[in-house]
Amino acid sequence: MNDIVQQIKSSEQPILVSFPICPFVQRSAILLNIKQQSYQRINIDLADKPQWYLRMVPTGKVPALVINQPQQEVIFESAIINEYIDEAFGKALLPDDPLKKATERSWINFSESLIMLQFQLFSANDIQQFDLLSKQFISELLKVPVNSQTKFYSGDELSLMDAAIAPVFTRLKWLPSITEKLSLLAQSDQSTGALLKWITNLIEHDAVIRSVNADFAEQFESFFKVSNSYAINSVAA
Ligand SMILES: N[C@@H](CCC(=O)N[C@@H](CS)C(=O)NCC(=O)O)C(=O)O
Repeated sequence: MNDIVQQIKSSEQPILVSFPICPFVQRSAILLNIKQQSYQRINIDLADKPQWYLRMVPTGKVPALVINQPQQEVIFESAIINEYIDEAFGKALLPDDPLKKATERSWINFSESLIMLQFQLFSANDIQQFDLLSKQFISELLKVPVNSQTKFYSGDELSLMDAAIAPVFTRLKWLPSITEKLSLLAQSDQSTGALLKWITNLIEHDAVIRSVNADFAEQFESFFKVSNSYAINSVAA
């Protein structure tokens, strides 16, 4: 334990305190990748949180970003961490225009509820619960504004909103019934078609692919299998 505290203290690079399958951690990993900022990732066990982490981060949630220079500062909450990364490293991605900036922040905030709803969906144990949550998830997802003229949220480069929502899109791989429903809807609705393109563009982006470890799929499936996830049992069957 002291070794980790020491490792964190002596790091010249930002440290992203993580849990391997956490979507909120993934948001920050994506942005660090976009910014080509090197960083260290330290995983903690969320089922048995280390005391040093509980002393460091009042919520006890991951991610946290530790910056040692000039003196140690700890930032928590993925959306706030990402605004810091955006301002501190490379060219800022959030728009300068106050209204556009606030609009993007609103949707970033909204995307947290999508992450939570998707987590509930993976935690559902039976088809009834799963179907009910699927409907809710699709209806919430369809509220997100999609720009059919651009590859990503606001242009052909990734934005903070892209980093915020990408973890939801990458996990759709384990929810084929949702993608099927969206594809069906897309036959008569252009904006759903644009949403599907956005999903593909984002999950194929290098910064998103590199935001999780090579064994992510294995870790993700075993995490939810333990809780007898209907979704994971169905795709793995
Ligand atoms: N609003 C937070 C949510 C972070 C969050 O819920 N992280 C989960 C893991 S994915 C966590 O740390 N759970 C442990 C706990 O709630 O105690 C953020 O955006 O950073």
